[in-house]
Amino acid sequence: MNINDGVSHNSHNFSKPCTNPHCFNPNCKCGDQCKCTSENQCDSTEANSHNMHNGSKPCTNPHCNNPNCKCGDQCKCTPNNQCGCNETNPPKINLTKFVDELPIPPVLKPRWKDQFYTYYEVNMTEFKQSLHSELNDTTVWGYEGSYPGPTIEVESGEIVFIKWINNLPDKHLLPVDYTVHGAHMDVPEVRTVVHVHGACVEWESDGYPEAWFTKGFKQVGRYFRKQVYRYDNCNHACTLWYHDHTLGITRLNIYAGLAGFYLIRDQRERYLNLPSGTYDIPLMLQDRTFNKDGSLYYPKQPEQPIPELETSIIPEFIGDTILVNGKVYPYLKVEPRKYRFRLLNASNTRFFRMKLDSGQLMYQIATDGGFMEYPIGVTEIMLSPAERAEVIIDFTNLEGKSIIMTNDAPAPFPTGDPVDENTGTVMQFSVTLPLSSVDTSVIPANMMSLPQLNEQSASRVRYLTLNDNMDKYGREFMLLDNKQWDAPITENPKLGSTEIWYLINLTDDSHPIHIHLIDFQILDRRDFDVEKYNKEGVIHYTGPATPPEPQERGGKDTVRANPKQVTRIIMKFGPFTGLYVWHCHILEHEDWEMMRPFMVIR
Ligand SMILES: [Cu+2]
Repeated sequence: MNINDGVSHNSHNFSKPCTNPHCFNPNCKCGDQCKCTSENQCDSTEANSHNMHNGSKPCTNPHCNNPNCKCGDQCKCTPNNQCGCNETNPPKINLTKFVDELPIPPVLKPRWKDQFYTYYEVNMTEFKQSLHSELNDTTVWGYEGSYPGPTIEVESGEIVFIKWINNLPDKHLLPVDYTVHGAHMDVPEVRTVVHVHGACVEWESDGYPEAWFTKGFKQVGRYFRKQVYRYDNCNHACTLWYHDHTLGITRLNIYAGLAGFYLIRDQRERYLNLPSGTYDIPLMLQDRTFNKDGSLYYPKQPEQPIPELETSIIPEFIGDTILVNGKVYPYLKVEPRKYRFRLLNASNTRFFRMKLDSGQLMYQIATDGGFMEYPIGVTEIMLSPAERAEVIIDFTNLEGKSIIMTNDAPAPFPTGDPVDENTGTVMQFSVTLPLSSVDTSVIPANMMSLPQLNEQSASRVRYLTLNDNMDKYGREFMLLDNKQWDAPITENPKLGSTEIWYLINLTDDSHPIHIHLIDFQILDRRDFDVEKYNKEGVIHYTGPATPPEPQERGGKDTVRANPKQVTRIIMKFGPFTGLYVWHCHILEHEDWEMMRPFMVIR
């Protein structure tokens, strides 16, 4: 969705000339619904303080429609992104790239481990951390005093208990919108619940959005069942991650820092002889925007502010700075040898499409759900929020070289703004360490067989739309199957049954759709006639079905459902019954009704 159309903070769908004397926008089409005041103009949006308001010369930009613009030749207006705003964006901060070393989160030590089970305790607290050496320390939230949280490493099949403990302040670090589901005034402002993304886990330990709890478990949500979660870890070796999942404030809790890696290892992985130990490195990619004082910036209002609300959720958050493992544009010193990297997109909205500026291949070995059948050499990796890919990068014979990982995914994806000189950069690999021993690790010829789920085995097909909608404040928001979070459960697959879901995307955005509990396989994507669907409710395909991209051929728990396409996925539900969720992993969408419960039944 392009929220920069700059016409109206009302609702975008009016077509009558404006009758509001306080509106200065000659293009306003809001009729008698225009809500402009002399201080709050509808052609003026937050983004457009892209000029920082500090110019004093008449504007020379022909694309600028703001008669009061004083940006001289510095005005950055485009036809779609107009300046003249009322909420001040923080001034753009240019932080020097590659001056801070990539942090690698510590591996969490269990409180107890014997042959039967392992027990961890994880405290959530607020603290200050340096995210870049030119920036004052930033107040963040983290697990065990670390952002990202410490990495939890377990063995496939290991029984693990974790007590997640909320020791956060009573006041939220970021602006809460009390109008979105689950975040009304009747609940405490600071609530948490932890979900291990991709975990095969009983529902009571899955981090249901209404199973939240406060400090000392003083107050809990209506689906809270236990203080100590149990993880059976029935997955093969894979890269999972844990993060907050509280109804209505997930976007804020994760943005504040509540995310970490959860790695499952197994015997097969060890037999593969991949780069391991210090050569096996998780990379959590995120975008943030900072205030001058180093604090995290998260908008209180969308670009078209909602005058009735002190704080309103925004359609998407796009940060202007990229961080890896909680550090802005870090560098990593590497040896001239092979490394295994576990890439995770943990941003709120931003997609990443990564390349190496050396032009060299990355060898992808795993998807969300673990190993692929065989490695594939790729020049770019695309990850929407919550997706993971594991790659081997070979720095052999590159002594002395510096290799930059770049990003060129527009934000929001696919029709948003292009990246700039900052957001187009992710991190740098500097091949400056001496080879400490001969590299005997390999890029295996094949990893494991992945039987394709057979379409004929599906006992149920579901047609599920991704929709645009409008709330009572005139804010555009997204739905799944045209239903809100609180509507009765409609997806109730039987334990052990196989289903095919048609994700029918009627919106202009690409949505990363995540289903809890299970891994699925992508069958295909296919263009269809959205207009005809809206009118007649039938899918009329306008192109051939395209198979998943090579880099998506493996177990997946998050899939990009592209605009104006039907994306088909197939999955078998189990091994647990109970209440789970499926949702868009753009966190602003998830928090604002693009999430639905589902129930696995006997
Ligand atoms: Cu979405």
